[in-house]
Amino acid sequence: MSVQVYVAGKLVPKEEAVVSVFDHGLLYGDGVFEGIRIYGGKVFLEQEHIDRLYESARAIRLDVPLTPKDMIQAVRDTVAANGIENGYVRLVITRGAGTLGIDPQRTSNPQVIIIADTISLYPQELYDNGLALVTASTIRNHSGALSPRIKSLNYLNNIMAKLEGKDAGTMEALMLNHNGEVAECTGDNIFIVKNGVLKTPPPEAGILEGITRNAVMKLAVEAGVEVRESTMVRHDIYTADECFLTGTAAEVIAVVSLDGRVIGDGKPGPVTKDLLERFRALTQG
Ligand code: PXG
Repeated sequence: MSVQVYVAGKLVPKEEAVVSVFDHGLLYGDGVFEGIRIYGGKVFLEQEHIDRLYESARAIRLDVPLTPKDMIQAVRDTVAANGIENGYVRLVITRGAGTLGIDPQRTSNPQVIIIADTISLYPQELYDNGLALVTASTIRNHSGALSPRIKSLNYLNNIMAKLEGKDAGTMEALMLNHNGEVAECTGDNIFIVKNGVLKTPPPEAGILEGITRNAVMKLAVEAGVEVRESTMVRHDIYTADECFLTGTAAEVIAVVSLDGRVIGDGKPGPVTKDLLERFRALTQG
């Protein structure tokens, strides 16, 4: 059976899943999206992702043409129609087709697109041995210009940084904010462990508030680990005992070097390993 994609209110074979070339999502990156994992046929942290999607839409003054309840149903229908047991759902909401001008009031019918697919993960070797990072020279979008808290269709900021990582031979890149503080990576949030305390930059550092980030912070508290959102600079990472990333695709993955400098003992640390185990248990729950 061919892949079924939800578009214009119904499921159609992927070859027929199309939107207009006048859609402002394409012309201007005018829209928002979500990426959600499916584990054991269930939509993982469904409500959290739907809430963030509607918040992103609200932030860009985009009226979503479905209620959250109908959106959830459409997501579940798309997952079921594709028989996905373990995979990934991408929700995209665009401003819809309009004229060749940025005025969003000259668009009509915002589009909801839902694609269920598999997801490419980091290779197992990187979970076993940890990831190397470099700092990108591309800084994270200034939150006064376009808030990084919006999961918008304009990912150029992250893409430029990702390319710098690839140039340096790493699969992720660290992004600083306009103050030179640590923000996040191109598609993952960052944590360090120092003297038993788990630390991660606060939303004000200019980050996307990752849903995996929030889940991992909760798991750490349950595990009796002290958790602090605190402003950090690269010095804190260079001198950390452990470092790891969180994200929908990555789950929890250790970072063992930054800019060629070894973090801790250069291996995935005990807190990181424990949190990955707890996170995996949560996904199987
Ligand atoms: N920061 C940024 C900039 C992201 O885009 C995260 C952090 C982690 O957030 P979550 O909620 O996933 O824990 C993201 C998430 C993709 C893809 O296709 C990217 C993300 C999520 C899913 C898929 O590259 N980014």
